[in-house]
Amino acid sequence: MRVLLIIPKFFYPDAAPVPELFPQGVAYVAGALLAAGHDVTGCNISYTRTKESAPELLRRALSRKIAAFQPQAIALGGLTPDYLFISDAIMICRDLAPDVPVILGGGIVTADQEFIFSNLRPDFAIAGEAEIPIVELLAAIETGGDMGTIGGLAFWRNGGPVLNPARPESKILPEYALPNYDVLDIEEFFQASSHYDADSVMCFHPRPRLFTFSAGRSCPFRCTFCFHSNGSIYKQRKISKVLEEIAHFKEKHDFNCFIMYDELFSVNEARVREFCDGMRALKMDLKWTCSMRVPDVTEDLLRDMKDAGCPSIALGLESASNVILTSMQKKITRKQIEAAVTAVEASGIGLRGAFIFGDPAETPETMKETINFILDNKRHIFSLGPILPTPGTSLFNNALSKNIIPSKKEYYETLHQGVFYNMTSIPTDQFVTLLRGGSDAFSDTMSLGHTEDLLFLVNRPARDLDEYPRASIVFKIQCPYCGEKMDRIYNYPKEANVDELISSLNDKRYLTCSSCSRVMIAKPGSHKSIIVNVVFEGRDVPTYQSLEKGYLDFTSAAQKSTPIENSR
Ligand code: B12
Ligand code: SF4
Repeated sequence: MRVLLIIPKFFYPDAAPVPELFPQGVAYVAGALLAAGHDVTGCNISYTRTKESAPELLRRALSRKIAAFQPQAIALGGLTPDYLFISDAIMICRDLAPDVPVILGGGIVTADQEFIFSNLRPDFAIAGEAEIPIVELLAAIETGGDMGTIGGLAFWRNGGPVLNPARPESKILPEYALPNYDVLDIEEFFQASSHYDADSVMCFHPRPRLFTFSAGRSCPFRCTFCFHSNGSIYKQRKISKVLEEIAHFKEKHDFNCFIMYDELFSVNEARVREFCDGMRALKMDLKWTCSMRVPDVTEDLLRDMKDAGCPSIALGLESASNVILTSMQKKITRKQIEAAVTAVEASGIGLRGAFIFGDPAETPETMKETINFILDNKRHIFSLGPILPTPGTSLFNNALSKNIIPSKKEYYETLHQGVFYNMTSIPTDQFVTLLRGGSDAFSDTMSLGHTEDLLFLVNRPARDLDEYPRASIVFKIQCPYCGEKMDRIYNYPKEANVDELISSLNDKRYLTCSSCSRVMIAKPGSHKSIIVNVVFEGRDVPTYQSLEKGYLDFTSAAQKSTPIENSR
């Protein structure tokens, strides 16, 4: 069958391109469909720059694809916040191709299948891992087979929804067909990405081509705010298979860095060591990163990982208060967090730590405790944000039962607006002030403490950007800690205009030293200079072209503060 796969656009209905991390799940679905002999094409508007609204862009892209490809099935999937995108996409598909069956999948279905199926009304909705059921479903559609035997499928019978029981899960992750990225415009992702993420995540590559892999799915823990879109059983792959896949895609897509997408990569130390040995044996000069759990972090393991190409890790730290960690069922303590941070520093690896505020047990005191911890450890990249209760979590169910989320439908329909649900007994104003204050204090102290004040100097471009397929901004940096000199390049798509390029520099930027992994925050409006060159890559000239002299300083540039936009 001809199957059209639609990838949701992050932050829809905002039309701005979002070259975020590439969604891997839909690439697995594409791989499974191709392996089963189907003809597959993708529709991905995430990187398109346009003056249209996002719904207009989506309609135009879908009508072009549907007219050209004449799909016999349309499949789309995403996460809970993709509700609005999925709702619009289904409506447009119904309009343009009323007889083509629509299949929905991904975390949004797994977390809340009955509600999503009944409200968005696709023809079919698959909960959990979709590689096997989607192939079974297409076979049943083609042959008129029995839908009732397909595990995890929702379908309509006599006008009512039928939800089949979930497919049994095993502890070994099956070796599904390799994900396929060709049909999903991965090259456009490489080209479009400004790699802001790559810089804060991966920290090192002058021109990153960022790829993703998974060595396991789900997680053995049950933190109250977290959901497992791939089922409840923690499933691992053989490391040898993961390494084979890395070598295969290196050859095919020539990426130079990658993220292990596993919820938790570090549950089993021996496995991580095996992976490190394998990465060294591959000799591919690849940088990579992963998420670890605090108790798994030791200095020796981190040194091994760094040696195998991992310059930086992510840790879900969540809170520095034991009361909150217990309430979240995080099964870690502040003491363990402190030990992990010490191990990180001793090993010289980079750290991105996430803190989330707003657990029901949160008080002004616990918030301050966490903020003070962050300020005391401001040598790392930390993110501070409010908790979003998502379906499938105990936090969401509690918020629903306490009427903090008064209407599920409204919850879904307004998610893209960044609504804040206050699950604490702290007044919302006070909560917002404390969190914003902590976030600002963190950035400000970081900047002053670690960069000794920086000034962006931008070499103004000599010619019109339209003449070039691609433009870049280059930060020429000398690390204030170890003295290493490095270029940091941000790529911009062809259509970006000069003002856009320059105004994008007004954001504070995390720059992480490629040698010592320590963090500098480059903030406009201070004194010491970083040279920033805007350069162009010519159509026929693979190297950078020269620049016109003339500097623009950002001494008076406005700074952004941390938004918590809408609150309830
Ligand atoms: C990488 C990642 C991201 C990336 C890319 C997201 C993406 N679309 O893949 C970014 C950084 C953008 C991201 C953002 C967010 N993420 Co995220 N993210 C992940 C992460 C770490 C890996 C995803 C992944 O590739 N998994 C591996 C693949 C193979 O699994 P999969 O995507 O689930 O795909 C399978 C099935 O779901 C299904 N499927 C998927 N797509 C499709 C499509 C079709 C047509 C079909 C039929 C089936 C299907 O089949 C796939 C193969 O079996 C997961 C954790 C994890 N390890 O899963 C969290 C996770 C998916 N994220 C989560 C959340 C909450 C978020 C945010 C809301 C966080 C926030 N508060 O901002 C945002 C939402 C972004 C948005 N869409 O607006 C939750 C999802 C909860 C939910 N109810 O949906 C997860 C599970 C983390 C967690 N444990 O809480 N995320
Ligand atoms: S937060 Fe981390 S440890 Fe907790 S359930 Fe989610 S993935 Fe597992």
